[in-house]
Amino acid sequence: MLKALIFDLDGVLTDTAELHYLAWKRLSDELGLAFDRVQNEALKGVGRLDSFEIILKNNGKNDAYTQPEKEKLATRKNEYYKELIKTLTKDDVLSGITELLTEARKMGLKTAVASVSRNAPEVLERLELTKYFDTVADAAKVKNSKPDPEIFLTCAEQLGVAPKACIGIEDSQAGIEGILSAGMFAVGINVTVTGRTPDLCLCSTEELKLDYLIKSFKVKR
Ligand code: B16
Ligand code: MG
Repeated sequence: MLKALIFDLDGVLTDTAELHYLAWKRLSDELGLAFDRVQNEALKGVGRLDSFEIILKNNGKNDAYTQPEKEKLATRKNEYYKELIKTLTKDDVLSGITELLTEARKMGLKTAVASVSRNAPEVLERLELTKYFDTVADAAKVKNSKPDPEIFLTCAEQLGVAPKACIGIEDSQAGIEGILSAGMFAVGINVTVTGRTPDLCLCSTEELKLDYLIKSFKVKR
């Protein structure tokens, strides 16, 4: 029986990918590194330092900075990102999300956020979504980034629900792999599938209707 919905943040609850892009672009320009929106796609669901490593690797510059320098530069990117998220309001919640959360809670389903972003609590506050969630995984405490299932399993544990009774909702391939490895039912939102396929593929959050999710979950389980 379905007991919980576990949501990714960026790309599912709101579209902060563009803001991450603008912050990385500003840092890359300052450092003379090439970075564009296509490269940004590969950073979805990937943690801050790992994202910087990918940008450096794409530029053949993995060894150009020491670890403390890399950490300092990634922090600079985060300062740029934090400036940008100040503009977020509840109007930036993606279509269908507030309705889905309202209905899920009415039905007694548990809800959690599984985001690797350390800014997730602030983003949720700005979107006025905090009240809809029973728990938010603390990205700082999660050792293994997506595609590892750790963040999804942490959410299930915090909710006191078995992974097989959870639906995980994600927009990145890394996230889908994490949900499937956690033994959960995976819903993909506009995922460019390059690995394992989600149990249910949707084109946008507008298609996230609770009765349809429950029906699809039952067929698969
Ligand atoms: P921060 P998600 C991820 O969020 C983003 O998709 C990814 O682009 C970002 O690098 C990562 O959070 C870390 O974010 O620098 O704010 O800690 O998709 O897991 O909600
Ligand atoms: Mg995402």
